[in-house]
Amino acid sequence: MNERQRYSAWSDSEREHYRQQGYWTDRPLGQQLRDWATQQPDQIALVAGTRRLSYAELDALADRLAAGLACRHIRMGDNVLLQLPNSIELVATLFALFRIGARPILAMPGQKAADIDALCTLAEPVAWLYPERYLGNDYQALAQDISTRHPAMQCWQISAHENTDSPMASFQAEPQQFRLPHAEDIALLLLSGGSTGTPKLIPRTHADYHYNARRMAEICQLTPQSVYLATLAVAHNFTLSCPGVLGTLLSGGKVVLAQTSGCDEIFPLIEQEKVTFTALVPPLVTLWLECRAWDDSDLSSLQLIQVGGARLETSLAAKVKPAFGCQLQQVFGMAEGLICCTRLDDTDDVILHTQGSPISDADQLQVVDATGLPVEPGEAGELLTKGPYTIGGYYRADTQNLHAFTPNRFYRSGDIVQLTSAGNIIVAGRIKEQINRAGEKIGCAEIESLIVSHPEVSSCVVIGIPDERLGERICACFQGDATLTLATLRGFLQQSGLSDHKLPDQLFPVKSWPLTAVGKIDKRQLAKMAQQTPSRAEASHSLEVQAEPLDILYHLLQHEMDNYIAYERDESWDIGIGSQAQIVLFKDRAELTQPNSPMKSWQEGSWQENLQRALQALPSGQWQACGISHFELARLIHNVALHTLPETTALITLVIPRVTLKLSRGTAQLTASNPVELQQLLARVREADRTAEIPAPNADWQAAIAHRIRAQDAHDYCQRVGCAVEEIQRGTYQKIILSRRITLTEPVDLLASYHLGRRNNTPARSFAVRLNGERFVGFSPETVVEVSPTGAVSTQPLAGTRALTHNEAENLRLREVLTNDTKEIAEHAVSVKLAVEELTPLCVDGSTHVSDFMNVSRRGSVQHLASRVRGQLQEALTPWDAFAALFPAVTASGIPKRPAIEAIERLEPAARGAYSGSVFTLNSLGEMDAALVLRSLYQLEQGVALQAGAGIIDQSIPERELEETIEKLQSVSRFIIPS
Ligand code: OOB
Repeated sequence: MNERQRYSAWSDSEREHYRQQGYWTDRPLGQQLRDWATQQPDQIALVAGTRRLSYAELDALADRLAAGLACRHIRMGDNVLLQLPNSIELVATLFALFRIGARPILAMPGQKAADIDALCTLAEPVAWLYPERYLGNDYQALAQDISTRHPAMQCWQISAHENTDSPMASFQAEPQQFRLPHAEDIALLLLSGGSTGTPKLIPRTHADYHYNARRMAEICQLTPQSVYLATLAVAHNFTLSCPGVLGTLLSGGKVVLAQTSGCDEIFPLIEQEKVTFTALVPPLVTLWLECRAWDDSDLSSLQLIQVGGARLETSLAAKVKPAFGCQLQQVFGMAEGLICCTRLDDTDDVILHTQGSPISDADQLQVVDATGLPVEPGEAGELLTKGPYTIGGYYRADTQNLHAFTPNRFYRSGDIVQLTSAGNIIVAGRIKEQINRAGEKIGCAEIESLIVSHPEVSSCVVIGIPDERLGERICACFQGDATLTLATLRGFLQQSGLSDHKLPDQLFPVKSWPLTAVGKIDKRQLAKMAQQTPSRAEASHSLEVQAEPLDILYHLLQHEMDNYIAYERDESWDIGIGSQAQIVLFKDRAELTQPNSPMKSWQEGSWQENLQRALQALPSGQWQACGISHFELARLIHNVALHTLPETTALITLVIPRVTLKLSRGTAQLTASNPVELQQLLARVREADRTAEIPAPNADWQAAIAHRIRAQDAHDYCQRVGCAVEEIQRGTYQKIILSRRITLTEPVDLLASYHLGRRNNTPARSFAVRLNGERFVGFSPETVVEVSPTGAVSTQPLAGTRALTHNEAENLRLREVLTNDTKEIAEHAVSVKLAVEELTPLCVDGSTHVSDFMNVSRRGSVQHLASRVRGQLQEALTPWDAFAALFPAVTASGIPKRPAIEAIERLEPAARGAYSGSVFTLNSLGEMDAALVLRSLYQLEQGVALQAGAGIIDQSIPERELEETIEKLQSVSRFIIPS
């Protein structure tokens, strides 16, 4: 049997029919490009970054590359493995190979050693073209591995330098004539998602593939004015020919190649190139909709968004048209051939609820039951199909073909569908053992066989679990050592060369397998069990950055509408964006909320216990959280007028972010809950790394603000200080920190002010917070508490303050005054003593001690006396116990704390909220770092507020305390930037 008969579904008479009907033409794909280039030589065919290629240029490049590849011994009928990202190099090489009659195998850029090795073994390509770099993949290691295993294959690294005029120059040669391949010969080999352990290749012919692209171009009504944006990988059938790149080129349109599918790259590209249509998988629709909330690019050129590859929920489908102002097309397709889609003029009902109808009159569809017999009309069954562009066999897979195709060469899709009376398909499920993760098809068998080779695993079943973002996530259920962690297993699988998109998202240990009546493993039951203990996927990436961390932070968060907390410690910023889960502590309960789960609440125990239980209820045992506590938490801890504290006041808000970023000079480490979000974050960080401008301060403003921080509330403040001094003299308490709030009604750019302020300040910690409608930024002079994973706990009392000026001699003089002033020293010593008393009961006997006694810390416009108190937390206690003992910081409340908190409640005109509360980070290892919130700028509904206090004792003079608040306010006010 020759190749043509071996893989095609068609009898001689069917071929004849397809030719006669004009479905198939006799022009191979390489020649098609020549025809298009003759018709519109000067029209732009391809855009990639700053490079643009006309049809004539693309045609000429394909000719030169064909000649060059022939010089490198590529011949008709050879297989060539192409693993290139979206680029001019990829498209031009494709056409070059078509011209030679060699057959590109289209691998995805992210595929790793196990996939590439298997493809090489199966198809014996003569050459492999792989990129120099793409999204942090290590191709050097891959190439070394692959070239050792397949020494006969040529390995060619392709670099895509934007600034060279001549792509792949070393591969080009003087054009030559080639013998034309037959249009019914294999043109290319597409990858099948596969359900078996071995990869499968889909041989598509020139004639059938051209027909596929042409029919889709007709249905999508493409014209020379059409502009297609290749958002997904060009190596995917959807992007390449449905109508995608080929369909657009044969219509004389323009193809724009995107590097990533993140909105930061895509939306500006749509605006700039006036993109008219693109193709997406459902998880991208969700991301794009989210981005649309803050992005204001002009997307009005968009006429059509195609969505396919995986099930699109009706509720999501319904959002496309209103958000993007263009038509939606659902596409149900497969690389094996058959494409169904909704038509541009279909009713909304059809477009939202079905996956449309076959694109060719000659497509044959059968819906059959388990015995292979047709189901009643409208009922669900497996879809079998045959037609002018659907294969009749996988490449070199005779045994598998016996199962994958019926004896009369219908392809068994493995999809469960219903056919409506109007002939539209509704995909209802599938029977193939495959997971559809964000549109990528993953066979379970391959992953299972690798997992059982792990020494801690005795047996394993891999299943897909419905997932809000991914459609389905990969869950590895196993018997073996139940302490095996997901991270360990993923590391092991990566070592084994498994491609990233196939790594399990969840691990589910089982003691014994649930069985069906006939004794098989009950996968449905297993999926139900695993779903009840969900854990999220984690994807991470680290990249080099050029710009200062503060600049990147500014550009990254400037337009962020979701929650975020950026927390700086030692010039390294931990930034969490969005929330997978939130825990909020109220005076009587802790509540856990997660998207799509009922809210859970704990109120039996102490507040620390309730909080700890909520944390233990998080779906993943390993987490990284950030959060804030308001000053009013002090009232709960010290039982101050609790009955007047509203039940709805959030005292602590703790967030498990959706994506995190660790930014330090030169590097950014990104973590996301799945690769799609990771890509998006990556694109945003890259963009932020390139963007330069930061708004500058305004001198007129500065003068006005300087005046206000002297004058506003000054008189009342002095009166309050007078009251406090009287209370102290009466013995109500020893010391109190009373504060003033200054409000500015002008609109302020909070992040720009943070940026400038941080540049000119030397805080112990700094932060920028946007959380559930609350926003503030600031420079913390001290930490409330620091707990290490081993339980080492410390706090840093500050008390005693003098100004810090631009004059060093003056600063030294003030420092002298500070360290010799008995009032300041006494004040400081009392704070240190209190911290020791607070920590001692929680710490292992004898471990509490003072270190760094009475150092002078410089913090922006002031200098303080600072000491550190340390201890070893008792085994049974959590960081919350330490937090409860030390909060609120004595620096911001008073001594003794309870009457001081009562007096603050009484004497200050408004609740403090974030001021003198804390911003913190916390993780599942028990690590906590909580910064005291002072020296901050708080967003109000209109304008902003500043707040600062001074420590009042019996000898306090109101005017001097007012002066101290002014000195502290200046450490922030000097850097305020208008918006
Ligand atoms: C496309 O092609 P493949 O080969 O990656 O995957 C084919 C399989 C189908 O058998 C079906 O299980 C699933 O992907 N699928 C869908 C779907 N489109 C594909 N399931 C539900 N709803 C849909 N709309 O994925 C592909 C090829 C060409 C165009 C579009 C998609």
